[in-house]
Amino acid sequence: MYTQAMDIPGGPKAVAPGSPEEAAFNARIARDEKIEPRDWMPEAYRKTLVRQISQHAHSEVVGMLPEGNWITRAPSLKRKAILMAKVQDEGGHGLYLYAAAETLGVSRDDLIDALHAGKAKYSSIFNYAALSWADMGAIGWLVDGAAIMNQIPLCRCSYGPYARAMIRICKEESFHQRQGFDIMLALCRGTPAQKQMAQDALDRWWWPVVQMFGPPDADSVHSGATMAWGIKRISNDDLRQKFIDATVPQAELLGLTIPDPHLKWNGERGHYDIGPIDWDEFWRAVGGDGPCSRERIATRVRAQEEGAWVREAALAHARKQAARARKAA
Ligand code: FAQ
Repeated sequence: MYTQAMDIPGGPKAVAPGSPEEAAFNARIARDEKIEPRDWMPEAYRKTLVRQISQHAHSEVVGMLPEGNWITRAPSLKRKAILMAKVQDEGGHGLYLYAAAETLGVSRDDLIDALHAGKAKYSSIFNYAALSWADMGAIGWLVDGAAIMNQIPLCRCSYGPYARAMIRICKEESFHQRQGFDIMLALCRGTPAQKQMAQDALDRWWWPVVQMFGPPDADSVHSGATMAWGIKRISNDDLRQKFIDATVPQAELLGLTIPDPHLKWNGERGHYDIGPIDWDEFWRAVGGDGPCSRERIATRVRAQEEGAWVREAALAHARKQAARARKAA
């Protein structure tokens, strides 16, 4: 990923609509071939990738916070070690994704500044508080479960660096999902109080997770273009439905109740029907007015400021090494 980040094209070359470059790009998309950083691409394609990949990177990094808060309170050494590894994985995902975004000619510093200034989006789901240990189970089971459902199709995305980053990320997310389910299983097989904790966590996370797939297809402004370009392969609503259909039997196995009185198997459709989704709540969270939105950004800004000395030391070390290598040459 590091080499990809350094492989920045010299900026998009403007071409007239209907030019040979545009025809070649369209033909490659039609043949389902990968577009690479040095290839000509329409400016709108480049911009939408920067938007989506950077939002995705921000989500991974902000997503470390709700679980990071629980590392010191994990109930055993084993759970603590697993949770630490998971949170570190999410940081790694952010790194791969910022690097993939950089191949499109943007700088990570600028992307992070936009996040900290409240100008860039990150996933709505990370604006919610993790109130009990059971939330670590619910986040792994449901949030990582939803993330995999959305991200497996991205492994086939038309932009090479993004698709390749997603392959490794999905392998790790799959482990994350199973560790979350394992926490839920342990709680559900425990005392009645522990099972109640698991139910409370499901009650808190269910609807925000259902919203996480994005607005309904009819309101999804980007889907038309991103699907035509082979970035998005499956629509927001279809992924949401796949997630619900896969998760309901898992909740049944745990002996938990999904907090939706309208949830019902529809034999005709071959899918579960669900009750109405509160899209006002979703847009509030997306717009920076979720329960923990301000706290999340403030924590990220503080981490950036407190980590400045590490970045400065790493740069000074790299400069010294480069000077030594020049002297030796
Ligand atoms: N939150 O036209 P669409 C994870 C925005 S990673 C906030 O449908 P699109 C791992 C959207 O950006 C989770 N904003 O947009 C983990 C757009 O606004 P804009 C993140 C949202 O791009 C687990 C507007 O609404 N995953 O969980 C959301 O075609 C555990 C209109 O929407 C990704 O980023 C939302 N939920 O489809 C980490 C995957 N939904 O940009 C730690 C990659 C929509 O015009 C712990 N991204 N919006 O200002 C995607 O697949 C797509 O970008 C979608 C949205 C599906 C998220």
